[in-house]
Amino acid sequence: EAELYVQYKGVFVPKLVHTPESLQFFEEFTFRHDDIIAVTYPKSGTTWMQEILPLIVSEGDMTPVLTLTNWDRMPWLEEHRAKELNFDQRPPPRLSVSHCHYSMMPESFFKVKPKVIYVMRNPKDVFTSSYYYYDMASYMVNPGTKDEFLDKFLDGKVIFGSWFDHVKGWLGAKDQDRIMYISYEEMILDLKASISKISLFIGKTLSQEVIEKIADHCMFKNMKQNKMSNYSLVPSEYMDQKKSEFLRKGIAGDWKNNLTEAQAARFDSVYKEKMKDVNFKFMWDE
Ligand code: PPS
Repeated sequence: EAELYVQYKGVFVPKLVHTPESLQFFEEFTFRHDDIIAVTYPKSGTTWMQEILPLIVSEGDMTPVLTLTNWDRMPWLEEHRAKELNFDQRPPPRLSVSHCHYSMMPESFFKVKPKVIYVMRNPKDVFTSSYYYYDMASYMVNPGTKDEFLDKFLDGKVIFGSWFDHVKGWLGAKDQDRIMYISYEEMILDLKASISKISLFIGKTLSQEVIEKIADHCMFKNMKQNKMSNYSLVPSEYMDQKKSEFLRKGIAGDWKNNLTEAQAARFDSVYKEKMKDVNFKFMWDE
């Protein structure tokens, strides 16, 4: 861990993309009230949001998603690329993403109250997606066996710490009128309705035709073809997409193909304990 990760506010982050300077930049970042930030625990729907949101803002004009990589069009504020983008000069609404916990947000966030879209995903699928990602990315610690990785995941000894703490922190956030909660599963079930809901939240009125156009482009099989979003521009020394593609499967419930009954039962019992005080109806609990 020590070789590839650095500790930031109590969680591991990969050194390759988080430099001391980038973390300092994040720390001192000045938000604007009209900023829109999609926050996710890793592997919960970040790349999907980096496709959907720019298209809502552009009202279906494909230029942003065909000319800019996802990490430039909607950068992670805590990563080193953000610093180089002249983000300050972007017209409103400025779009960004972050994997940070609520408690890790910089001071300005709590003063300025930008809009947040918090995307959640069934943690067993987050685990599964993470497992393949940790295996294919050279800047991540090798996951080992599923059992070994399960220990780490349930213990929060993975990048950005505990899934449970991340979700609980953001669900307990103040200024609830500035946060929209959405799940990966909801987007899988009805992408058009999800796009409408997001548009409403950010104050954009889109025609049915535009919503359909965006939904069509953002379907897994279509998005996978977009080289600005499928990570094919990342050199194979960093991501070995022959091992596992970044846009890997794009479904809900793939944990069923990846966890044994015993592993799933163990996951469920930890989940039940850690989430017992959480009063939120998750789609995957049904
Ligand atoms: S990261 O590393 O945090 O940015 O990863 P993130 O983008 O949050 O999560 C990656 C998973 O999201 C899936 N994905 C999609 N699913 C459905 N539809 C679309 N359009 C889509 N785009 C990305 C991606 O395939 C990863 O999930 P898995 O289960 O591994 O396929």
